Amino acid sequence: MQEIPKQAFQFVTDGTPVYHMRYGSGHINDTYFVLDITGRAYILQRINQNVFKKPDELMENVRAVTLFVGKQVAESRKALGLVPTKAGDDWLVDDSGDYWRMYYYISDSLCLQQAEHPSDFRESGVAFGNFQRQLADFPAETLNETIVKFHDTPNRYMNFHKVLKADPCGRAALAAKEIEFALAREGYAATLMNLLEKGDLPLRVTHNDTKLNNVLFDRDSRKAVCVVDLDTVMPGLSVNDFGDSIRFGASTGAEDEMDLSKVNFSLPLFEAYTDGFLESCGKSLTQCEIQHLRDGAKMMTLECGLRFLTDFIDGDNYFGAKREGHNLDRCRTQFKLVAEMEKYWDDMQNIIMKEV
Ligand code: ADP
Ligand code: GN1
Ligand code: MG
Repeated sequence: MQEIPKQAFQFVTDGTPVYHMRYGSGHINDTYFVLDITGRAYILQRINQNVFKKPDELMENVRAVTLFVGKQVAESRKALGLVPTKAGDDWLVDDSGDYWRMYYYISDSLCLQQAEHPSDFRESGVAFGNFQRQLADFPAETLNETIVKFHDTPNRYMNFHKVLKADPCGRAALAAKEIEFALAREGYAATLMNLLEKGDLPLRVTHNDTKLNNVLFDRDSRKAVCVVDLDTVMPGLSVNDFGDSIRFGASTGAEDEMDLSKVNFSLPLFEAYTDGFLESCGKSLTQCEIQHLRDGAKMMTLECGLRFLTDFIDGDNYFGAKREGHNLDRCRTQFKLVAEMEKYWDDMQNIIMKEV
């Protein structure tokens, strides 16, 4: 077994760390589960500095948001809590310049890669809706923009064009159909950004990575306990937070499923999430936000597919790939979902209107 990362010993754990393992299936950070001699568990993470160029600013956001949410919850496991370092800081910069942070492990929790029942997905809607509500009074302007233009879809298209033109690995020819699909929807890409610019959609504190596997569930009750992965919390659009959840969770298949016949956009799952989300934060949304929730779903799915496609053509530098064509497989699932959303466009709106 590999040795426990020495950085684990720099945090104020209850006892000496005695066990660790790689943990979770996130694409971005290195995550470890750490156990100390008293049996208390922690999550230790090395921040991916290829993705997050300003880790201090990121950690300032995380500190501010965890403190703000932490004050509002009755039980400590209902909010992420940072473990201080022995030097009294909230994060650690090691000798090689790597950034590390430790969270108290949310005990008796479960992380789902896919909803096993529509009620799981509904619960995640309640969790992200609550998260939005808990942060409604947080001064959004004090948050740092951890990844600039993160959900600026037209900007994602600009990057796509740059990479496509360079085609550094000669892979564009392998993705001709997907490239055509993306180009055919370029005109749609600015829909939400235009509404933001006009002031029709408000800027809010958003999570920006509202996947099902960023919610922890109680192992026994299967009720949502806590939202995790706060790296991308920044000002953004509520419809995108809604949409990113739908992108990941309202699919009948995994994000990287190779057999596309297993990947469908599920209206019952869409309905379940919409029900939970609107129950917990619907009253605080504007008419314009409600009208464009379905656009959030399509936009986030299109944008994510485009990001996977761009990364595939670029040589898998961002998301990484565990097999040949992994990012192209991921892109294909997203584009299939987009096509199905277009087919069910009116049904999606009818469901939303029924839930408000
Ligand atoms: P990434 O950015 O790589 O997705 P996350 O912060 O989402 O990293 O963490 C990866 C996984 O680790 C999560 O999906 C979740 O299962 C688990 N995890 C993260 N924080 C905690 C925590 N405090 N308690 C329990 N599990 C956690
Ligand atoms: C990344 O870190 P993780 O796996 O939760 C990505 C999201 C994508 C997602 C696709 C910072 O999220 O934007 O939607 O992969 N996070 C970042 O699965 O780029
Ligand atoms: Mg995650």
